[in-house]
Amino acid sequence: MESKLGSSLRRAFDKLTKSSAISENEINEFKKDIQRALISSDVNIQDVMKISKEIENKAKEKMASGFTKKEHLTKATYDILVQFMGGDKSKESLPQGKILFLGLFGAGKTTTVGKLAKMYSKRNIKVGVIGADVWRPAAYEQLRQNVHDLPIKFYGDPKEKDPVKIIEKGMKEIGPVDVLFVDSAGRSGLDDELVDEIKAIDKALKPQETWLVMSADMGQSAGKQAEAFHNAVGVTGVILTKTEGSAKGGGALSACAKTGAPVLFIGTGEKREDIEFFDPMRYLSRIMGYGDLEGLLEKAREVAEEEALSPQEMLEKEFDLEMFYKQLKATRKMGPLNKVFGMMGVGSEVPKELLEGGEEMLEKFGHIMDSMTKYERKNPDVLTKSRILRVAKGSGTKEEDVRALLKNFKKTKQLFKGFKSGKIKRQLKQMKKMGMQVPNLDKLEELG
Ligand SMILES: Nc1nc2c(ncn2[C@@H]2O[C@H](COP(=O)(O)OP(=O)(O)O)[C@@H](O)[C@H]2O)c(=O)[nH]1
Ligand SMILES: [Mg+2]
Repeated sequence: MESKLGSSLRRAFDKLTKSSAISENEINEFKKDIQRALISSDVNIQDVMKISKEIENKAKEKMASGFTKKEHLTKATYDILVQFMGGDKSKESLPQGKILFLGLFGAGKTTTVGKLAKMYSKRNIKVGVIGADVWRPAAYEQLRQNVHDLPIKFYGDPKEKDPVKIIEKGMKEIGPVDVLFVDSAGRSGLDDELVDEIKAIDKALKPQETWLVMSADMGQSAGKQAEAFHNAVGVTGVILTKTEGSAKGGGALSACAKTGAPVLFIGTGEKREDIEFFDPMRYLSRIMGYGDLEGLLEKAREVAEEEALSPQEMLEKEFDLEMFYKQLKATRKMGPLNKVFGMMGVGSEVPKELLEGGEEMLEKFGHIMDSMTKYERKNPDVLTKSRILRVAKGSGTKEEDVRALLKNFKKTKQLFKGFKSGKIKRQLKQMKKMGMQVPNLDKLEELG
């Protein structure tokens, strides 16, 4: 869905990334850019204001340590937009049970049923399909064509005019399946007749899921439509079709925000393969044009997980092997070690092997560390030849590997000692000036 929404959001983020300083002015400008992007893509004005307010609040919030203001704002805005688009959908699940498809004429219901029947059956899920569109003369034939070559069960009756009868008979004929897709009839608008019809179908079928199929070019009227369908039978998911064109998509997204139903899939063409899971996170990171964003998110997660990385702890605790390992793990996740150490102002002094050793080395170190006793990790000095051999054997590594680890550890420990005396204090004062979270400087005085 490389849509208008996508490109205008991207411009807003690009501009933020390029600005050198982030003051009140830049934040305001950024907020306005996001607003414009959303409005011009048909996102409902209330939603735009809500998103905007949230960005404003987040901008005022205290930042997590290790983040620049720019990163903080980018990440916060991203989170807000993902939430608006339906949250984290990165687990690609294929809901099962009875699933009813609703939508107006030409929305893409019949096409989508064919696409999903193929997608599901390819994953060895037992699929049944019922054609309950009694309005269009050719509806039965169109659906049959869409699924006839798939290993699924299909039921329809072009002569029957009552969709409820078709569904009741179809459920019997098809028998037990993992998922049962029911294609229904649309209208040119959601009138009373259609509401009555879908209510009757809903009662007879008792679907676990009711999916509204909407074209991405719906614009502002999407919200009203979604609400009306939702009020009639309750919508649990939305499928956006025709997203491959210049569709704005914002109207449909607003519609989803209104029903609380997430966008599950997006149609990207007329062919049966042209369907994708909709993952707001992936979608947004794509349109925002950030390989960087992925990194930023990763960093946010890791920073939250690896509390052991807090500078406070680094300074207060004895630097032992356990801390060494945690440090290595955490810094590696934050990016190339040399960059991280570079930020701390000690780049060139860090052992080369450490900087260049990849995931493999880290993993090896992990195994070695696991084979040590807690006492040994806290007091690496006790690791003499016999203990080293035992650890090597236990971890399936060589004596040299254990010695390499110890050597690296000692070098790094030396480095941290240097830090504590003077250099790091200057560094931290600098960081504090830049508005970053730093450990208590008085404590540092004590540490000497
Ligand atoms: N380009 C494009 N066309 C689509 C997509 N989904 C459906 N269509 C087309 O939209 C038209 C109406 O689709 P149909 O499934 O018959 O809609 P229904 O009336 O809701 O059942 C057909 O020409 C489809 O080929 C899509 O994701 N992309
Ligand atoms: Mg149809």
